Amino acid sequence: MTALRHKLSSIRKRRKQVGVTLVELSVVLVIFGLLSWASFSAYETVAVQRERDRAMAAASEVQSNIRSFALRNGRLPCPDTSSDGNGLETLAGGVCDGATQLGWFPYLSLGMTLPNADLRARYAVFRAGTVDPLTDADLAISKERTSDQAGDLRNRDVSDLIVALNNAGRLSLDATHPYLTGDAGRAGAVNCTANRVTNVAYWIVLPLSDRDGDMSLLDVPHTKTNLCATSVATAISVNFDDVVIAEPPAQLAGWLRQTLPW
Ligand SMILES: [Ca+2]
Ligand SMILES: [Ca+2]
Ligand SMILES: [Ca+2]
Repeated sequence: MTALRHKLSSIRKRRKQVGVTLVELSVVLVIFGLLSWASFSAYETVAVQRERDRAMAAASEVQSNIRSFALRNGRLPCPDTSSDGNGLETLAGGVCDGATQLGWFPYLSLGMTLPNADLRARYAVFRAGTVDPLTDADLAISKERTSDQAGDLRNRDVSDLIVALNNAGRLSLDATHPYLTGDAGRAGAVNCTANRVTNVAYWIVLPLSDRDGDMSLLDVPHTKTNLCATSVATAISVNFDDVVIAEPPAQLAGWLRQTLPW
């Protein structure tokens, strides 16, 4: 009898042990699952951040090329209006064609390499030309605006671009020229109609991937025909990963003035 009782108790004990082991096992499995989910998310975040950093670096390289082009030529680059971007400024008779403000960034005309589609920038430049050179604000045209004679060192140089930038900065906000909307943060809502923040001398948009699933690498509100871009460094989201760099006229004028030797 005692032996039987002992046997029964040891069977119960073993069952209890098996039970505990199964509970432990399921806890381990849950923890393992959570850990691998967390490490996958972390991996995905790191990969996305790396892409983003690569695009930011490419964008600031474009920006410094725009600035040195401005210093050398007394104007901003003219957009490349070819459909897929051939890398060349669209010029007519050597000057920026018509009143074109929107296209691709003309990489080859600036001596840069044409990048792959995800890092190839859309580009907009502010152009509000007038007959009077003193009020002219066509930033893509090199024009004498400070009454220097032909042959003079300061004829059609960067100081003439600074005048055009100042003229552009004095105009009131106008959606027929390149402008920025908000950033869904401090600059307010991303809404090209209800929230127009500022006109810019230029903006560039690097598309990266198609996050909003509209078959275009650009994400809302960016399209090939929209003069509106989000404010710079708008945070990445589920539906948006475009990288924007832009400068209002006063900011670019300030940078150029600081860089001048006189
Ligand atoms: Ca001049
Ligand atoms: Ca995108
Ligand atoms: Ca898209």
